[in-house]
Amino acid sequence: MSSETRDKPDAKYREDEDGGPNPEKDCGHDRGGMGEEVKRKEDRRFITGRGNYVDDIKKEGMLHCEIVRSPHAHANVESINTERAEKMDEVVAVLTAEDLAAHDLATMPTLMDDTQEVLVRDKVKFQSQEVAAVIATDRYAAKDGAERVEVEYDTLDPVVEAEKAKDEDAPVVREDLDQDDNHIFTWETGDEEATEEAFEEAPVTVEEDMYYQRLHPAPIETCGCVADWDQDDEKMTVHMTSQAPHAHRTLFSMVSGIPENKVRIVSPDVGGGFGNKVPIYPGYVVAAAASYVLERPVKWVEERSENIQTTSFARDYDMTGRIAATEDGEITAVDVDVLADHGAYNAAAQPSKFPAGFFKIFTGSYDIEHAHGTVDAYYTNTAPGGIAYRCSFRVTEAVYLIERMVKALAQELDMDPAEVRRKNFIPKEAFPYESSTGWTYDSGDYERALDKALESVDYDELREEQQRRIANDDDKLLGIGLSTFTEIVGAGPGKQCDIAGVEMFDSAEIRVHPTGNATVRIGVQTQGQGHETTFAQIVAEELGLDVEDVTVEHGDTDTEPYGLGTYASRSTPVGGAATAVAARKVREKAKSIASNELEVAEEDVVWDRQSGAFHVKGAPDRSLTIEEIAGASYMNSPPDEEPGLEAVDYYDPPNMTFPFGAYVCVVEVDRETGEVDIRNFYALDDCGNRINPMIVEGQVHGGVAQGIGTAMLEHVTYDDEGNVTAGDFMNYLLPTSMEIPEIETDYTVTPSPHHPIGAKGVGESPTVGSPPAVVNAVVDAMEHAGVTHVDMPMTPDRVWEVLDDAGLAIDPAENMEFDIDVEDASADD
Ligand code: MCN
Ligand code: CUN
Repeated sequence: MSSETRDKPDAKYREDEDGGPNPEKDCGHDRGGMGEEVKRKEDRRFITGRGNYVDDIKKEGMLHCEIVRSPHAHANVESINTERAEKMDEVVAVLTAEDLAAHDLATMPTLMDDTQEVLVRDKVKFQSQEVAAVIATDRYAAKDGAERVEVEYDTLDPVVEAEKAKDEDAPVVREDLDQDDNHIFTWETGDEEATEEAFEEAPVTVEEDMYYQRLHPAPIETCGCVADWDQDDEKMTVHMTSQAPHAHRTLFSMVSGIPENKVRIVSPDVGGGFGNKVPIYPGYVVAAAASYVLERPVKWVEERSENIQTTSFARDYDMTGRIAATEDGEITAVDVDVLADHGAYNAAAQPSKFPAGFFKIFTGSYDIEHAHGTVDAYYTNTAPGGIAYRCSFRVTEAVYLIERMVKALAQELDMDPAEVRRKNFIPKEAFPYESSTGWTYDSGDYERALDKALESVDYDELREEQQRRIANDDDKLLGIGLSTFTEIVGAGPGKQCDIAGVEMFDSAEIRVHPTGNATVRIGVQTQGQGHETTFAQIVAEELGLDVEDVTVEHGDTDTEPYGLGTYASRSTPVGGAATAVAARKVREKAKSIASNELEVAEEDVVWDRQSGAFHVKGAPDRSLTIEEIAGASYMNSPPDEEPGLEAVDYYDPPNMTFPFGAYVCVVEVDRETGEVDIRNFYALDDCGNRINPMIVEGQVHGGVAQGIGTAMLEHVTYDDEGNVTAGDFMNYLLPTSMEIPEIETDYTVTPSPHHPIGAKGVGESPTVGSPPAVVNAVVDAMEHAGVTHVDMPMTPDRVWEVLDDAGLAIDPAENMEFDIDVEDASADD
């Protein structure tokens, strides 16, 4: 297949909104192809209660696993007494580190050059860490058994914050490593000297400290698995909540020593992942080990609090940003220093070559000549993790930094923040654009997006209302926050761009059956994103099939082609590309069969996208659809073609994709209570050509809700002893529909020039782009009184303090009318 067909978008996909017909709105047929709002195929089973999640799986003779967890954040394990638990009739086994060591399963690799004990042998490093496991005939008994395991601890002083972990005499979290401090890595990007020079020369500089708090991804379904060792087949089958089944199969095989062809990972329906289901957790390994030893299926499913307290958290970036500019607002340099808390193990899902992930996207949508950044990461006695939550590898923190700094600069210059953005946008003509930190942005038209956004929300009128309220000394201040972010999604590319030092491909296999319908198997794994629909749409479009006649399968490593899974919004950029290319390979073969059937030379056969059929050049009546060709491909294939109509593609993308957006958040800040009411949220996303605009809109709704939760409510907190003080949904506050305003979605279309269907990813954009819009809005409401920053989550008490410090707060008593006579009331007692 020529590289032209492989890599370039079809002409149809190259049109952008202003030039020619919009490919999305008018795909010209009603087969459910590109750009059609096809209803989600998977929803039939979900809304009729027939989804099949890990906890729905029940197997003959299945046992249940409960983990015994440490109440302490930092402690030596002195002894473990399992006797009382083992005496219970229902308890089949109690496992400790010793038992796992006997099978060489004492440790497991994290996703980043670190090793974590599956069950603690010597020292506990964070609260709720796994110490032992009880396997019983039912879940309740397992739980009772876990309570009967007696563990003696010798507690140690914990270190809970990265700032304290830096101290020379701080407790050392990881004596198991060859170091006597808590430092993990220092990572640097950009040119420090040139950046410093730019700062020295700049007439205007602004500095701001901001903390991106520790967050939890909070999928509806917690993590879990059913491991089933088949002694006859010597095969391990694990149904698990996995965002990356093949990668997990390889890991499982490496950890256990079971040959990879004897490991089958199945990711059934997954109730949300948001990055939480990228890593491997001890529970998976314990369940598999138990099943191997006991030769019975073993189920392990977390409780909510276990999910919050022990699985990969996100963010925890303490950032100091600096920005330099000319007096008229042209940004000349940006610099950032980060102190990162990675918890007790370096378990972040990021390539070792880029320990700070994609953080170097912190120049954002702006053409900034000089940039420099450092990230210093530390171990602390808190749960491991530090990246994966709808963020694409530290993009969230980077976007927050730059979008906040641009706002801070506008304040310093007394300029409109929209104007500062406009002035510094990478111009549309400059793409592909190489940023000063080394990314090549594929395409963008930021000004068009901003213009459309400002017009849609009637920005000028909002600014007038804001001023009116200030002039009237209104109780409620109006704030308008902008975020014109750029995302980076689609991990790979592989070796060409040398991101992880490994190929980051993905795959698709298409089989068109003799009667003309098709099965597509993909290497990426949906957790709610709707792949069963959108990937079918890609094939429907490319092959002229009806979307109903295309079935998408994923999540079973025994049948699907090897793929690296779903994270970094890579399914569309990489898996979607593989699917389109595989479909084009099928089409090429179909063309040869068509020429045989139509009895004309192959050059005289043309593909007509509109009708979804091949016809003879100049004779549109003499045509054949793929359905018609399918039968012939098996039963009457030309002498020089193999029978059958199928193709596989492993797609190694030439670049990442760079979706972007223009978000506007309008808030009212109550000067009496500190409450922030998000009046409206406008989200314009540009993810290139959209496969299914309705699904994209759904992604944006969910993502903005999560971004609002981030800005307003969520924070995994610890006390000084390392106790998680927000380890359940009573204390870790997720937004409900009450806190989420009407979200207005919008779009522009700037196709990716290197993607076969011109699409970019969108799954994480709204979570990445929305928090700075909300914070910018709240700051904006109070900036006339000198407020320059409010840290997230912007809870009423925190905002009230800021209002109070700025002299904006209204004492609630002033507005209250007491009609109770206090003295009289007490006299009644
Ligand atoms: N899509 C489209 N047109 C585009 C881009 C995307 O129609 N131009 C569609 C896709 O085909 C897919 C959906 O939108 O059905 C999301 O696509 P994409 O941006 O490729 O992202 P992924 O499918 O790779 O999903 C991963 C991304 C990540 S990394 C997190 S975290 C997250 C997110 O998706 N987790 C989610 N959204 C989620 N949504 C749900 N419901 N559940 C999660 O766990
Ligand atoms: Cu960064 S969370 Mo998503 O990539 O699975």
